[in-house]
Amino acid sequence: MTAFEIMGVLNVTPDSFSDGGTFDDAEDAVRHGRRLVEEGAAIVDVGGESTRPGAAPVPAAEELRRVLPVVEGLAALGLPARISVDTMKTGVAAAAVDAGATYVNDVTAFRHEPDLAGLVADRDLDCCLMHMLGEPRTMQEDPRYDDVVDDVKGFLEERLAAAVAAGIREERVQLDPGIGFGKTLAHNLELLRRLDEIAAIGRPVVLGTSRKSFIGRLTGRDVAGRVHGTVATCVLGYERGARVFRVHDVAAVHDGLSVAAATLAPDGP
Ligand code: HH2
Repeated sequence: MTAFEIMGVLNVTPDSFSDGGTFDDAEDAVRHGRRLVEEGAAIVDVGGESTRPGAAPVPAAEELRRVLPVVEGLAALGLPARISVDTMKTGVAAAAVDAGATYVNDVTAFRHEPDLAGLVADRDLDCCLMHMLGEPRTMQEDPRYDDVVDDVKGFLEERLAAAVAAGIREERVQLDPGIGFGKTLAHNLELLRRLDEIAAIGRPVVLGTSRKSFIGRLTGRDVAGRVHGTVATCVLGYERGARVFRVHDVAAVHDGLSVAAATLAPDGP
């Protein structure tokens, strides 16, 4: 892996918190995916179900209808990037993989459908296992931890072990602290500040801060104005060991991380 990888967000949902409804049309979505890659994304993460706080679950057939044409369209372009499917459903992931996806991003870390781990193992796919307290519908209702970093780390170690026990090769697994998923502003900031403790697990850490509400709380900006705050979190996260950055604003984050990586490289750029 290079110093860092950017996972560009491509939501094909009517209700995602920052870009919902923007890419209802598959052709528009594919065009945007191509642009994300041109701006520096190494992975394009296609999602058909919003996981914003309070979001309602989406039936598999509807999620497939949204995601599949976009994965097919991206695969047909032969872009120099991996295609990821952001889903918790085995059926959706299997169809996306048949269409060309090679990465499964499951915000439930195979807890929603344990069979999804079997698919990832059988097809030798890359995957991201994320921490979430509770479920999207209720996760922001007074989340509590003994020590947020220790608790998230313990969870990720347990899910990594479960993935390996299901037959997934450890080098296929990336881990994500789940910024904003059952976390207060203070929880998110403490996770960022102590991200090196999550990186110490020894697998690449994925960081998903992009445009999230804690940045809005700190800056007073609406979703469209949170790019600068997002870049700051990515640079800090990189310095503390994160290696994959799931963002909407690929060009801006790519610039910020290029400067950070050159500065921190022991032998210069
Ligand atoms: N955040 C969101 C969705 N998927 N996956 C990982 N691994 N990490 C994250 O932090 C993460 C994620 C939520 O952001 P977004 O996709 O922009 O919104 P929505 O869930 O409303 O579609």
